[in-house]
Amino acid sequence: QFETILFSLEASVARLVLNRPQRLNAFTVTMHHEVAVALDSLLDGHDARVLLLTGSGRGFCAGQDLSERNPESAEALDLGANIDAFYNPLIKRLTELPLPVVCAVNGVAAGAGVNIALACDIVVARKSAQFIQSFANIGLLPDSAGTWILPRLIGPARATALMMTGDPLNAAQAADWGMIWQAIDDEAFEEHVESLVRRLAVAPTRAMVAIKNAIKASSTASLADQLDRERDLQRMLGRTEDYREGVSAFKEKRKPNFVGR
Ligand code: T3D
Repeated sequence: QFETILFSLEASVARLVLNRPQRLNAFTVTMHHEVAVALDSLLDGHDARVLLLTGSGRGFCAGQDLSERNPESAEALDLGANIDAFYNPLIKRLTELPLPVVCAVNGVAAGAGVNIALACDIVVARKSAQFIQSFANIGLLPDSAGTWILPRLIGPARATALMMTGDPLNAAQAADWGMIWQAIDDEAFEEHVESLVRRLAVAPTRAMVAIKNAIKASSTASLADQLDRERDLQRMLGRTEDYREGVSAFKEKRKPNFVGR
């Protein structure tokens, strides 16, 4: 029922595929609306335990579709309004989603496409993929949380240079620098992604979400606050079905059968 994305949910795996391959899956207003509807459908009343975000064709996402932009037009162009309406809510939806989110970067990621990927919890990329903070090439600065997340991942020296030059970073270097989790040989990529999401689909989901939330909170918390947060989350997890199952399975020397509660 969507025009610009494919969205499905099967065996506890939700899959969201950006699907405008002829434009390297660049974001239009329609795509923003459709992604928002898909992500909001994962807030409750479903049985997804992991979200996979990827792109169709040879690219992952080329950021904003520039054919929607005409800076020469008389009509005032307020990019801030677009950021408020679309990119910022998208980053919040991804980072606040109560599920682990895997981003499979199947090909080039540019502009907001890079930073949308980095907002996901686990990022794996094809070795042939490239990451391009291309904003400065068109006179902009990285948005979609790029200036927040990238220096935290790879340090300000590398982040600043990537952003100022717009130079492409290949997937292997991105993994070496700690920007992404893994760079995978092209031939093995799909199978690798599949096995990762299937693993997360049977993981203790509430622990996954607690990890995501604790790590996110740590970047602005004091050590004392973070210790309190860990205690509170651990108290909550200690009361879950999955904790009981995990400990029982350990004692009985069998594989746990987690249910996500
Ligand atoms: O505006 C706001 O709301 C503010 C928010 C901004 C967020 C942003 O993301 S700003 C940054 C926008 N993105 C870019 O500037 C990236 C533009 N694209 C590229 O630099 C290159 O396409 C790539 C480096 C990503 C890939 O290069 P290459 O040589 O592999 O492919 P290509 O030939 O350039 O692209 C293939 C087709 O996709 C091509 O169309 P054609 O010639 O075959 O008809 C190209 O025009 C189209 N395409 C690629 N990126 C975009 C795009 N069309 C519209 N918008 C794009 N962003």
